[in-house]
Amino acid sequence: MSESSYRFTHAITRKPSASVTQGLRAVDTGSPNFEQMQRDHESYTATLREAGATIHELPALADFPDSVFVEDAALCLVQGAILMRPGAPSRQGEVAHMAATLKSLYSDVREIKNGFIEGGDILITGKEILVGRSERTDAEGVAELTKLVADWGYSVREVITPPGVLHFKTDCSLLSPDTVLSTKRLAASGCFEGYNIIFTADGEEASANAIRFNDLVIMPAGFPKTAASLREAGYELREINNTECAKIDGGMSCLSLRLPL
Ligand code: CIR
Repeated sequence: MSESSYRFTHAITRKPSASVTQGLRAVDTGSPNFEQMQRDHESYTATLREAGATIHELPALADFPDSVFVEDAALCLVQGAILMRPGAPSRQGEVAHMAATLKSLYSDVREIKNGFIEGGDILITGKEILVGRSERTDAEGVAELTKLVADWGYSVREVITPPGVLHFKTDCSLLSPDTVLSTKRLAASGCFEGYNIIFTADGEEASANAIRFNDLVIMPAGFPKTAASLREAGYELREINNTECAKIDGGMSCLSLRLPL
């Protein structure tokens, strides 16, 4: 079991652009309030710092409304990083803007060249890399990732993101090398056999997208029953307002790349 699945030293974030109000969304519940999102983003980066991260905060990219969700553009491991190939056409140009930063931090940066895959569909656990096929991630992208990480010693297991769920990690998070936080609808697929599961409370499915960063679990605010289960299980929580990112289907994991350097 590898602790590197939740032990990190650095994080990459990107400031939201005012164009974030045009971000992609499955259902329109109104546009995010930019000022509130900026405040939330500051709380988020401050909490990552509290958890021990050196933050590399990249400048806002007005041409890419969803670029605040840096997680989808890359995958960061101990041995190197992999540039993704997003399935959303409006997000494909974000990858080139991530490359230089990754090359300054890693000597081995690889690239997905075929198929589609977004970081939000990838969960690194203590024993494997789980990748959910979704509207954004296809079998070719998963096969390409499998080849690229094989010589670094990782095994990749393809699973299915439930229909209507944006990314695999929209519905789950890693809490410890062999424990996940998951919605019941995702776990029902059997993808977490062999793992301990803490379920999100009914009606609190949106709390599933959290992150474990060293000793802290960072989760969206407003989900008291799930928060209570996590505290009971011994996790130290920090809750961050996520009302604005939620309007464009974003959450705690999407907002950073976490590097186990
Ligand atoms: C999108 O649809 O691509 C963005 N509005 C939200 C991306 C969220 N990213 C993530 O879950 N990793």
